Amino acid sequence: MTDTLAPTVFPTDRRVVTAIPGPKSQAIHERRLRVVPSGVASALPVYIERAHGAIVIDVDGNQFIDLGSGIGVMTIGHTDDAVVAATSAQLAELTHAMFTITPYEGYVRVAELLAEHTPGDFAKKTVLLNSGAEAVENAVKIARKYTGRTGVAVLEHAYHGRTNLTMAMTFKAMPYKAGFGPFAGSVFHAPGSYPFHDGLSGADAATRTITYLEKYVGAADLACLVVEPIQGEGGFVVPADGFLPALQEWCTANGVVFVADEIQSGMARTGAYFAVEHFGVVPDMVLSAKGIAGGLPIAGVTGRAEIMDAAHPGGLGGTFAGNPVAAAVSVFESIERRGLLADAGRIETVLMPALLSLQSRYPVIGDVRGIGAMLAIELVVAGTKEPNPAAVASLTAFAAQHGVLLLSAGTFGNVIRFLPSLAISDDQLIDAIGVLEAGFASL
Ligand code: PLZ
Repeated sequence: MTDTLAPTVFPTDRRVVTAIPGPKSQAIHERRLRVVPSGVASALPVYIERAHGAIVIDVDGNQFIDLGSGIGVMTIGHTDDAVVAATSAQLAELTHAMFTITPYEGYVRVAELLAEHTPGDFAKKTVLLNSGAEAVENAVKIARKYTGRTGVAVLEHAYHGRTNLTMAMTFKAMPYKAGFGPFAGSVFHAPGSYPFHDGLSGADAATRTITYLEKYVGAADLACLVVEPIQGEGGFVVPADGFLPALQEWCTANGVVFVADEIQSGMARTGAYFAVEHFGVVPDMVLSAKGIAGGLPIAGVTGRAEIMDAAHPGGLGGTFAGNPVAAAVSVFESIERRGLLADAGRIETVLMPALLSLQSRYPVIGDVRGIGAMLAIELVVAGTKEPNPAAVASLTAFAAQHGVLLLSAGTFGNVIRFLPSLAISDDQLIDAIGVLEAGFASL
């Protein structure tokens, strides 16, 4: 391989060689502040130059172990060789044609792979889009057309995007919604299942959700219920057993399209292709984005053929939607070839006990949760369930200073989420855990 992006010898270790951010990052940052609006904030203004596997290197030469994967995008690793090869070859052949004008095979191939790997043994069809939010928008469009109804139900703590409709569907006001309204109507946030806080069984939480939808919204007006099987931005909230199956059953009984937003939880992150599989649920529609194309922008709405065909010819599309370069990437094939589903379990086996051990020593860790390579700790004021976002901020800053990229999450900003690439090695994970240990000791 002769590419310059992913040299065969790429550093695999953490190394901090300047202050964080370093002088070159600071210089670019000053330029950025003049030309990029402050609304586009960066959690850590170190400017990244290149990356491979689970290591990212900034312009000052600092090497970070990446536990965030660009929010769950680089699931098979940065500059994966197969991704680089497929996209380079495709670029030289065809960059754009516009599928709704003159189509190409790659789009069809992605739709076939999604039909094969999403749950459910029935005919499925897929529309491809550019971003997660656009997938959510299209799922709602199609569900409305199919049902002839308008209502959209979502859960508290949900995150579905930043467009006008998806802002309405996202739960948290700051920073996502504040001052950006008015929002799209007919969107309803129902209570969900958050075992650490509500202590409810899955059945009881589902009864609460369903009662809310029936009494406050009215099932007959609901087109769809959109649910993240494990909530992402909301703080890696894993619902209690039985919650999702009860919601699905209710949706089916009431003609409501059950949509799983797997944009963050999907594509092998939890050790199943889609997180919903852990809960024994088969959604009517599955939304994928982020990890689906190794960093290239593409998203999909995959659903029962009869639902997906409800939209009239010409009703769905978009200039760049299903772009051939992004569609040339087959993350599914890489996952199969490299056996990456098993790596989610390997990562959990290393990380989960380490987090539980930290919890036993640091009562500021209220909850440890998650599945596979989608784990989190919720930080509280010791001895209570009061959110402790200050501790999260200290820890993520400490980690950055020591060469580990850690992401926060949660409606109250008091969750640290771990979503490393499935390509991360045990050594890299253990090294990063050491930094986390030191961070807790320094709190
Ligand atoms: N649904 C479940 O996690 C994106 C947002 C980061 P887009 N989450 C990261 C940020 O601050 O913008 C996400 C998600 C779930 C939808 C989306 C939206 O996906 O590709 O960012 O539009």
